[in-house]
Amino acid sequence: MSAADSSVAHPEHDRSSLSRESLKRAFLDHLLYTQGKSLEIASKNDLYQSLAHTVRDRLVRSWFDTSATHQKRNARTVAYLSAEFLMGPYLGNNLLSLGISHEIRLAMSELGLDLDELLRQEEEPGLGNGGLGRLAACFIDSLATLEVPAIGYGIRYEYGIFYQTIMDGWQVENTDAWLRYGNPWEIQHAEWAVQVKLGGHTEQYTDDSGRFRVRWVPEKTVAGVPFDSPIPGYRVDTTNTLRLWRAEATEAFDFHTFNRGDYLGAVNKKVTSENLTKVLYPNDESVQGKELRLEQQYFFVSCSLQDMLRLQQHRGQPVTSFHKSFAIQLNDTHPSIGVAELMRLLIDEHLVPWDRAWDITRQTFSYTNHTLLPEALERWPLELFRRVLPRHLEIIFEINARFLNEARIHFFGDETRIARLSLIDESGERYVRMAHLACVGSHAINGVADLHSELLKRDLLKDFYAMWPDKFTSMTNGVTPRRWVALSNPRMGKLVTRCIGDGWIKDWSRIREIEPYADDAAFAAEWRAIKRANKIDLASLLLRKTGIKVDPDSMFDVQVKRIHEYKRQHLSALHIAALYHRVKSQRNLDITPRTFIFGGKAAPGYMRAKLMIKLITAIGDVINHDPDVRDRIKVVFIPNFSVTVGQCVYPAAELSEQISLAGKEASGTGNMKFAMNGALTIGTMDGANIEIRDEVGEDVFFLFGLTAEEVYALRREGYRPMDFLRRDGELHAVIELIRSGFFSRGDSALFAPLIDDLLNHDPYMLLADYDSYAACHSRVDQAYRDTQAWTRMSILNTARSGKFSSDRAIGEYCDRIWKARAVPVEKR
Ligand code: CR6
Repeated sequence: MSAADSSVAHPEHDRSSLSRESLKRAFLDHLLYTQGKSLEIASKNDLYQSLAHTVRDRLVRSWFDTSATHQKRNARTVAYLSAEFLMGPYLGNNLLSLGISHEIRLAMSELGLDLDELLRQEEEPGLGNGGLGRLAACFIDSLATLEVPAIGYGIRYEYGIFYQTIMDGWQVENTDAWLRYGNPWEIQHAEWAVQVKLGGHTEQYTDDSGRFRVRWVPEKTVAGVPFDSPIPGYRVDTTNTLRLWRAEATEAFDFHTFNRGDYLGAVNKKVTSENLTKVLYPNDESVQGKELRLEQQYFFVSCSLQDMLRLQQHRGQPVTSFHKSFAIQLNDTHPSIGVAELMRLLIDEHLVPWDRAWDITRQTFSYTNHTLLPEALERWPLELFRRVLPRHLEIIFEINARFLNEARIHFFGDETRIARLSLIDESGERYVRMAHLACVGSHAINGVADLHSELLKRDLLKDFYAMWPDKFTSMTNGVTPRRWVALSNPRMGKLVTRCIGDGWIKDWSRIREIEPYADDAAFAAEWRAIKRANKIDLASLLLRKTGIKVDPDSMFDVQVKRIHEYKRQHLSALHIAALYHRVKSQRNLDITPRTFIFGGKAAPGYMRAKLMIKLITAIGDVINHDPDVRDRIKVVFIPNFSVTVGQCVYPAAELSEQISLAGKEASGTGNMKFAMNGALTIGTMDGANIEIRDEVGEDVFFLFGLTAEEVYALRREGYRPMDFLRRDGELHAVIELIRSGFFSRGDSALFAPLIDDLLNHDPYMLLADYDSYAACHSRVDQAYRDTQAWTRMSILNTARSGKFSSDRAIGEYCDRIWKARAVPVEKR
């Protein structure tokens, strides 16, 4: 059974206007008039495009009514500013929202077409790196479903996150030309294009009324063109907008160069302008201070703010009430230049006095921090910043001067603290600190899980917390139950709906109502059968993508997420190698057969992470081919983990590996997707794992490892990884095995950088946590043998995952930060 069959799970309204005949007619019309093909000669892409257009047509009316209602009501609108939106494929989700998947399936089959095949045709827009971009996508889904007026603003990258293949066990990157065959979900609005300035210098002048002003004389101007996609709420009349900006050369600019007779020069500059939105930076949790990246950030933020000011005017509202119309959320510091840009627009272009402008700005913005890792904190070398945004640097200096005055009164005499708080890092080469700009310019600051928010207050942002404790709050992340359960796990959806009705799709807290079924033998048997069917689906995907055959009756133990040392995929690798070592040393050892499934991308320049992939595949290669193992252990690395692949993985997982070093993973969201789909977690006290464990109960969670407090204490005492390596222990043997080149055809140098680092520094404390991890896995092994008890835990786990819906998270943001509410759409 496939994703689109979720129709069976959620009985759909029989809307006469959407009758099969009219759907078929619309589809064939699009095939002919949009694609220029007949059924006989159409390619698969033609068929997909025609279907997508047919479905989009059915969203346009409510899309239109939504913006008309929001304008008429002058409703407070949430603007979610994010450099990444990892949307996943649209077609299935839009069918689900509209409630027409069943009708469409039948219509297609009457034309001799298979809906599942058409669904597979869609290239997902990979406009994000991982959790942060996917969170933005879940959030705009929830905003629409909760009928809150909202716009997602971002960048229309021509190339999204790279396509990963695995060659000889190594990651190889390929470009992601997702727009190659066209994007049927977007509508370009050239009429709303805006101009964005870059570079140059500033000049002072006196205006007509004798007032001192500043003019920015840019080096170049780029046009920003919006591309809109509809974001339908689930079975409501609200269809919000995702507005992504593409950079284009401005005519004025071309004209200038052109007039000098330099045609090729003009064309070349055009290409340069368009480079701005060419490609997504593929780094997750690290930044390199590249000029183009700052330009990208400024470009989309300026476009979005200008767009909001246009809407404000269109609504007949004065700029001075901007903060009443818009609540802007900064998704990490990537859009934080918005604070200075809104100030510039208000004071330079709309002639609002500084104090008033500052008031508006602060009431408009709020900031979400997504990481404590120092290498992920954005700061720009001052000179680079001045080169790209000379006017903004002046504004930032002014904001800083005023802010530090306030801080000096607050922290009288404490100049070291003042230096720490400053928007400018002056400890060596000078930098602009973007997180500080975001903190100063926002009225609310939040972390993404309770532990993370506490650590922000205690550590990273402690000086800001001391100054403005009331600004700080915690908003635990969430994920949308539409995509992550209803769409990707239709079998489970159908069973749940049969027992408790379909209210859970819009209100995931109601999943609690399946708790009593944990002790119902018939329900449990079905639950197991569903998991098995999902495992068979995943097994066939694995076979197709890797050629590796896995046993659907083995335990599916999964770790899918970006590859990073702090996430410790290599801890898992060590444990797998240890299991192998055990099986080899005791031939008839009785262990629970397991399939270890990994997936995730490494940043292309992150050599250690790439080596971690090689370590996993190398260990897998040996184990998968060793007849002694007799299928008791399999290791598979799924290439190109993406939203699409995730939709197949989460529903099939039985054990979810969430094993980051405590204090490092801000929240995690994959952990929530697994939990909702009935996979038990083996995890550390990190990020949202802690809250998952609180919710599901400690006997439904496999806990191991140091707590964040213990990590700090151990570091203070002086952590010596070697102290944790007993000479006679299993871990020692495993490390020696890897070091000897056993998994690398005798190449003992290959993994040396990883292993030496573990033995000498081990910044993520794998050795400290190893014993506890291995022991915990033995408990998992035992628990899995009792099928009934395991199933019971799996059901309870799902039943108690109600908190982790993005609807809950968005409800909290609306109440506590945005002061935004639902505005039902009036139909025309
Ligand atoms: N990498 C965090 O690391 C969190 C998401 C969304 C991350 C992760 O724990 O769940 O954000 N941080 O809040 C950043 O991207 C900076 C992530 O996805």
